[in-house]
Amino acid sequence: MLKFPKEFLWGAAASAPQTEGHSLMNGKSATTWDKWFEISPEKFNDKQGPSDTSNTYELYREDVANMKKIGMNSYRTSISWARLLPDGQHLNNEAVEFYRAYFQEMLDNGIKPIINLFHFDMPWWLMEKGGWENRESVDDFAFYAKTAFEQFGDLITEWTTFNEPMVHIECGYLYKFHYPAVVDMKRAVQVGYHTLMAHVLAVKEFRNSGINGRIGIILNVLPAYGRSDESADLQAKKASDLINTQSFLDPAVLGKIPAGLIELFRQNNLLPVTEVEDTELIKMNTVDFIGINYYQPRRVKAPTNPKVPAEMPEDLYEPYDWPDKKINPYRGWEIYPRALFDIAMMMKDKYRNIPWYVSENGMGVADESRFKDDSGMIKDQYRIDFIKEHLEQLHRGIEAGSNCFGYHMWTFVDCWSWLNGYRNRYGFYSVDLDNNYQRTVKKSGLWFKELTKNNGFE
Ligand code: BGP
Repeated sequence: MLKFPKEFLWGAAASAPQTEGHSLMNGKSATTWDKWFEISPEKFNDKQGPSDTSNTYELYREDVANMKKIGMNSYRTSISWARLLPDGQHLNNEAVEFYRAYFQEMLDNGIKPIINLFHFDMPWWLMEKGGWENRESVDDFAFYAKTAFEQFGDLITEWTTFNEPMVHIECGYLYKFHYPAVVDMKRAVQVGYHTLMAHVLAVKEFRNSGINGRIGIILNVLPAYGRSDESADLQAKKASDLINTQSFLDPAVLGKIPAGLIELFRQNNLLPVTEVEDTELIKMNTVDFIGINYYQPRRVKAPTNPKVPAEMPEDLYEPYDWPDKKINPYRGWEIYPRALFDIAMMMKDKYRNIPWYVSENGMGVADESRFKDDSGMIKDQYRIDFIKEHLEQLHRGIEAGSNCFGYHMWTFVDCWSWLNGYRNRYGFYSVDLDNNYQRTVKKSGLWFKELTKNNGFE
């Protein structure tokens, strides 16, 4: 049996905008998702918008009971900024009541809440003044973080500032999957820089708050796999690592933006506007732990037609279609469990063996209802196999000395996912939107229960 360390965190992750529902109700103001859906519903799969989520706002007690049923001892979700501070300044008391009751319910049932502050859900009032492009967003975020620490710091000990900031930046400013859906690398870099500073100031607020707990950030980072050892491919790998992995991981853990990244931005005319005190703030406000979301590897090769200065990341490195890859046939993403071992080693060897956990790993499946049996249960053996393969590699990493303290699946109940709506299902429980949001456990949920009971598997 592969046994995991004592008190290992087993659980799942989700976010406020993908689960709560009640999107423009109970005092919450609009986010970019609410507005975008209002303006262009046709962009959203099946025209399902942020109100079509699994209604955790009303069903959180049932959800917590279901978490307990499958042996989860921890759960990550986020607070909605636009719900807590609808205008950025004034507290929404209904939101405070809701989150306090929700978090207390988890604690009463032995589920440790890990609470994230920002999961792609920019309040509309902030977007109207430029969102992360406006330096004011940094102070606005710090105020929001401070408010959250004051309101919930007696209940929550595990905090994170951002989920996958790189995804939010590239989807909003390069690849058009998030609002404002523009293509502009210079703006993307500025947005990234302000996001980093917002994270840093939130960590500072956390230290000032005196909360008895830890703070971290959730990143989708891993070492890139290059096509070959030829120098052009190696250079592409280096650029990809600087931009996609080190850009947030180095400042968050080591207190410094990598010199190579600054040089890369300088060469390509992409340097962001900064303030003098930023370097010191970054240095003084490193994190206590890291969450790593891992779905698929990043494979790169030298760009076919490199442009200087670069206008898109593809001018620095291009995606490489590795011929030997194994594909998840239900979502199209590559399955490569070995990367979890490589991530574990990267954290140990390059990031001072800081405590970290797998904050998302998962297998999306389109049309998953086709795997239902007569009782209505989804027999997702493919997901069990996926988890086992990944846990084997994670276990190897832990045996080799990496300081990993938990494993969270994306996700607990099938959830709404941005422009994809409900296209790809990931949950331990399915949800029936046509039948009062009924949750039904999947085979993987029952398997997970055994896993957590034994703190390991055969
Ligand atoms: C991660 C995000 C999640 C979730 C997940 C699945 O990057 O943190 O919010 O969306 O990906 O993605 P999808 O639903 O697009 O398959």
